[in-house]
Amino acid sequence: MPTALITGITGQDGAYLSQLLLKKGYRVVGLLRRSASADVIGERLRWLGILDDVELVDGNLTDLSSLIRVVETVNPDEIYNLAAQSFVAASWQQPLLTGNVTGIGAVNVLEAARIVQSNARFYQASSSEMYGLIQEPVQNEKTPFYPRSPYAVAKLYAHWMTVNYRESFGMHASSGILFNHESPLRGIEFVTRKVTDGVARIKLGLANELALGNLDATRDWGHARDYVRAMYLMLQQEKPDDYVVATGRTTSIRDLCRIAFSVAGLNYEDYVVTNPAFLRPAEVEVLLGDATKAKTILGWEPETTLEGMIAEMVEADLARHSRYQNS
Ligand code: NAP
Ligand code: G4F
Repeated sequence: MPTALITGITGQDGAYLSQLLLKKGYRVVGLLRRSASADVIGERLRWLGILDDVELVDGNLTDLSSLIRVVETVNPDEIYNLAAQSFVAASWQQPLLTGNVTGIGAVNVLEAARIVQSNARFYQASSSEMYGLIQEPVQNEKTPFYPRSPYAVAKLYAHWMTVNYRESFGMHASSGILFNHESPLRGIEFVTRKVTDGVARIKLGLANELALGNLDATRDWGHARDYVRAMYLMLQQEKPDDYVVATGRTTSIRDLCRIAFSVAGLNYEDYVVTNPAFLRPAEVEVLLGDATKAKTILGWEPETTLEGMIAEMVEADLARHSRYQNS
């Protein structure tokens, strides 16, 4: 039975990746950072019905000693580094923490692996956010990066360190440059979930409007369930490498609202307002990925359409709020 160590197991991707690896017969161990809210910390794993099937071990990305101890005890065949301060907007408020966790934290994991178990296969959660002020209309593995947020700068450092550990130490270290991916388990602060949650509240009479920032930015949105499959496939390759994972379709926040409100039979123009508080100091206006390499080498294809995913998210938020109302 292969063993996978997942940092960020309590997040959206950690939950779906755990589900996938458990189905494939893995022993799944997740790094858990200490929190006073221990009762709610495994919510996403519980939602998928797998909380009791994974092992959780204490540690923090900012504490190299904890990571060394964890790698020693767990003895993983594969390490997926998904932990991060992942909310772009917060990275201007906490640039140093973002650098420490999202950037240096990734190198701490690489170091722990190199020191204790350098033959473990390593996955780094890189991001399309690194393209920032896009240098080409469609972004692939060869497109130059131009990060536009402290988060993106931290991710770029982690990305190049992953490449460097591969080239310097011969480690099986791969980097997935994943475009935005969402699901009912997406954090409520990200725009897709904020919108689907807003639709559910409005539909159930719990809110009258939804305040957003820039409605004209566009993103290449896929489903997290599809994207964790690409992570797994990267670590099954003989050679480590970097891959873009994307759908090849970009949609504005405005059109996302149109789709989400229509699932509930509502017109977004009647409810969506804009508030400058949600604008960013520097915006990533457009992202559109070309996943040809992942399709060709990994045999990966996205299976869920944007419309299907948004409908799933709206239905899940309607069910959540209806449950609270009835309890
Ligand atoms: P997420 O839901 O925000 O999950 C982040 C995870 O990191 C959580 O489990 C969190 O733990 C953990 N974490 C944060 N700080 C930590 C620390 N100091 N030590 C240990 N764990 C820590 O993120 P996601 O959407 O699943 O994304 C997974 C990864 O992919 C992230 O690295 C993200 O930056 C990257 N990425 C995401 C997307 C996307 O569209 N989702 C696209 C490209 C790249 P708590 O539960 O304790 O907070
Ligand atoms: O949903 P978002 O916060 O995601 P963002 O910034 O694209 O970052 C996500 O995807 C990255 C991959 O490219 C990941 F690396 C990162 O960890 C994260 O998962 O914002 C998407 C867009 C932005 O242009 C933002 O300005 O939506 C726009 N937006 C408009 N109104 C809003 C809002 N975003 C948020 N969060 N909240 C709003 O009210």
